[in-house]
Amino acid sequence: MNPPRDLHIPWRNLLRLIAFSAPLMLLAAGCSRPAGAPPKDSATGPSPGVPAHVSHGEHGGHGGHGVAGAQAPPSTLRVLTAPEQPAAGEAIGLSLEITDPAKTVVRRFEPLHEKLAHLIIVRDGLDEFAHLHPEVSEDGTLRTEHAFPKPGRYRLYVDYQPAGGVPSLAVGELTVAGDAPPAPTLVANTAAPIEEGGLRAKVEVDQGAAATSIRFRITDADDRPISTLQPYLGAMGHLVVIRAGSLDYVHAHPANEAKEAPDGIVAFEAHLPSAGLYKAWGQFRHNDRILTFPVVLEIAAGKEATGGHPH
Ligand SMILES: [Cu+2]
Repeated sequence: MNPPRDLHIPWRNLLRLIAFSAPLMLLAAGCSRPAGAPPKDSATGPSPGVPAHVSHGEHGGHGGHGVAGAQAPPSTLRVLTAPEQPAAGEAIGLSLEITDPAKTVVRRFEPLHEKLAHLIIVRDGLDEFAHLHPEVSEDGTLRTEHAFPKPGRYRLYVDYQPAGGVPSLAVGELTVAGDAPPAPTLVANTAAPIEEGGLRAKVEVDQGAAATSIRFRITDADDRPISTLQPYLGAMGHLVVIRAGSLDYVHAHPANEAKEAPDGIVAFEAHLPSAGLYKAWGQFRHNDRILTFPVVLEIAAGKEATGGHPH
C-alpha cells in the first residue's frame, strides 16, 4: 500500500549524500555529510578518507562520450532517501537536487514532454526499470516515492529543462542494501515479438548514418494492428535507451509529432554511435494503461558517425 503523498519526511534530519557520478566525469566523489553541514562540491574530489568512486564500464577507458545525443553536458543529481538506508520492496522517499555543469543548483524548470521532470531508475544490470514524474518543490527539489524491487545499485537519470535553458540530463545513483541478485544476461530480443499486457511489439532497428531508427509495430495477440494507441507525454510513445555496462543514457525521440498511430506503428530515433548491447524500454498508452516493452538491441559498429572517438 502506498503511503499518503503528503507524508511528512524529515529530510533535514537525515541528509545523506549518496555516491553519484555523471557519465562524463572520470571521477566523482562519494561522500557523506552530517546534518546541517554545507554541501560539498562534488567536482573538487572525494573527502578525506573516502575512496574515489571510479566510473564503471568503459568510461575509464576513454573518458566517455556518454550521453550521445543529449543537448548539454550532464548535471549531477544528489540523491537523498528516507529512510536513510533504503530497503528492497519498501516505498522509499526520494529527494533529488540537480546541480548543473556550471555548479549551479537548478531550482526552476520548464515543462519538457508535458512534465517538469522525468525520472528514470534502472538497476545496474538493467533488469529493473521505472519511469516516474517527481513533484517539484518550491526550492527546486524533486520529490517522489519508489519501491526498489531488489537490493543492488541503481542509476537515476532526470530528463529536464531548466528555465531558460535547453533539455538536459542529470545522473545520480543509490544503493539498496542486501545481497544483490545478478541480473539475467542481456540477449538481443528483437527477432521475435515482445509480449506485454496482452499486446505484442515487433521491433525493427535500422542503423543509419545519422541516427538509428527503432520502430515498434504494436499488435494484439493475433497480430492485428492496434489502431487505438493513445498519446503519452505529448507523443505516441516514449522510449528510453541505456547502454549496457557503461549505463550511458541515450537521448531518443519520436520520429514525428503525430498524435495518433492508426496502423499501430510508432518510430523513434536514437543516436547509438558505439557498438554494443543496449536496453530500451518502449512505453505506450492503450486503454488508459501504460505498457512497457523491454527491448535488448545489439548495435553493430561502423554505422553511425562516432564523433571522432576510436572504437
Ligand atoms: Cu517521463
